[in-house]
Amino acid sequence: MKLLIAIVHRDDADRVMEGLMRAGHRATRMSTTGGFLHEGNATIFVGAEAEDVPEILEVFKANTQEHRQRAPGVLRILSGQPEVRIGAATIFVLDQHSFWHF
Ligand code: 2BA
Repeated sequence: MKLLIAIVHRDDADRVMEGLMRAGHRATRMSTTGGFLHEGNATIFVGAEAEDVPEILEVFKANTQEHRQRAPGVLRILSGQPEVRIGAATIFVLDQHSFWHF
């Protein structure tokens, strides 16, 4: 059993959830906040069998995209970079030692 913890842009989260549901996977979405931009993003938890992980990753790839956002004031001044690139998805895949579902 694996647990995927995926952080995606909030604008992509609905599409990812729909894609996961359509493909028959169970998932939970939480509203979260990035430490750097302090902007709302979404964290999606998916519990799945190991053999389903590649298909789940494909659902994320198909339904997310890179975003660009105006850099926060101080950073814009210090780095001279007007924009921050936000990756399409940041995904951790963890081994689950036990799983209970009542
Ligand atoms: P944030 O922390 O708000 O970061 C948003 C974007 O800002 C990042 O996109 C990255 O391009 C940039 N950034 C972050 N920290 C930076 C720094 N110290 N200096 C310069 N630029 C920086 P992503 O890397 O694609 O991350 C998107 C979101 O995914 C993050 O939002 C955070 O919520 C989460 N995340 C990314 N890596 C993570 C990790 N190793 N652990 C936990 N959460 C992570």
